[in-house]
Amino acid sequence: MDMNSLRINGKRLQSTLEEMAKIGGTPNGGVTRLALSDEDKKARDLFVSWLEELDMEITIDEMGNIFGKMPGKNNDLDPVMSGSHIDSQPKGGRFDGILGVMGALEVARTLKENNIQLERPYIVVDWTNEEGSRFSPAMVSSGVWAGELSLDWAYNRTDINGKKQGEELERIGYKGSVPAKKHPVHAYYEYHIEQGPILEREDKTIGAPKGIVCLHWYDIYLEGEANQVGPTPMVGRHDALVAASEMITAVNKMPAKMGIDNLVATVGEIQNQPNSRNIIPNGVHFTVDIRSWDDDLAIRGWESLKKDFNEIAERHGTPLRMEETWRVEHAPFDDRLVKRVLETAEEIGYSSHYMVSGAGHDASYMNHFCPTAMIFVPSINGRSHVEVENTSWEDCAAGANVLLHSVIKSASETE
Ligand code: HGY
Ligand code: MN
Ligand code: MN
Repeated sequence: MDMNSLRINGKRLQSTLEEMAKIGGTPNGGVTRLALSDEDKKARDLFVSWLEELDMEITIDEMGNIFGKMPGKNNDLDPVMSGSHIDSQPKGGRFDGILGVMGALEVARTLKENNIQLERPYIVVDWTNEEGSRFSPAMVSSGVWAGELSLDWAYNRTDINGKKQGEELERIGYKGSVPAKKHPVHAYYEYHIEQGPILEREDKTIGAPKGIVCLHWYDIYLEGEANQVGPTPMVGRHDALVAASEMITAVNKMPAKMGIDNLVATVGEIQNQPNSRNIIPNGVHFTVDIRSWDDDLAIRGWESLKKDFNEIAERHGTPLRMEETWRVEHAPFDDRLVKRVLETAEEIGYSSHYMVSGAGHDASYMNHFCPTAMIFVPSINGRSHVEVENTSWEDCAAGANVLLHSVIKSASETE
């Protein structure tokens, strides 16, 4: 058959995404499908049933990563792998992560129904807990699989209610016995929405990131002195929330203060105790997320913030504890594979754009040991991690077609 004219089934891809969007669907059209929640389990079960329909060899490892393998003509050759994540942010979007898992599945379905057996085996993967929202950090399961994070450390990460990641894996029945340990991979492609405004602004259909920025996550704990808000004079208070508020402003001001524009710094999560309107707060936890293509710049930004935080804590008499929770270096992808994505897009007739990913992905860890590239499609109004996250069905199909032909090219390489 003329392989070049092969295309995925856009309607089928759309219906799988619509089916998945019902699991954890929110009233405003988003999804809440937190890692290892009942919704995550339901979506996983559905995904596994679709892999079974394709007679794939299914593996679930110690981190609950789900792999569906399609044999190749020569199974001694290293496989080509593609996938992303099924878990979502709280009130997240219907495309983040799931598009990459459904796209990789659609490629398998297209190959199967056209009786195409590639030279190399082809593996579709769902990585557990990519978001790091319920259990920090992000990309934890591809990190364990790649040998960069310890299984025990990952198992003992707890959510806000003290539930352990390992126990929740067990509870939903996805704590596999197969070691979460990497094996050689010939090429890894991750298909994902851009989650930003660039492709829409440039009016391009396909994005090919040159790589992913570094992600550095910190947890800050402040201890103040609780007291009755009425009788306690303003002078001499040790108000943990006021101290935290100055620190949070310092995070927001840090990039400008350092005169750099290719660095972002955000406080996204905060807990305040006892969180009663008539008690002076004595316990605050907040998170810091710093990202840049330049790892050293990100570390310099953190060093500058630490000085600010210590000065503020000193002035308010609110002792602080700073945890350097997680860092993943910036990930420069394999030039040859990135070029392949750009060329494949143009061959099929899609406009393409070379860019950087400001969002983290499991491809960061895959890039540590195998040739890796990503395929982006536009996010309408550049929005993501929100219920209004949206991508046109045409663009969803376009990205999956580029994935199909990139996989075919890599899986046909015999050396
Ligand atoms: O944080 C990120 O960029 C990803 O959504 N985990
Ligand atoms: Mn994602
Ligand atoms: Mn995300």
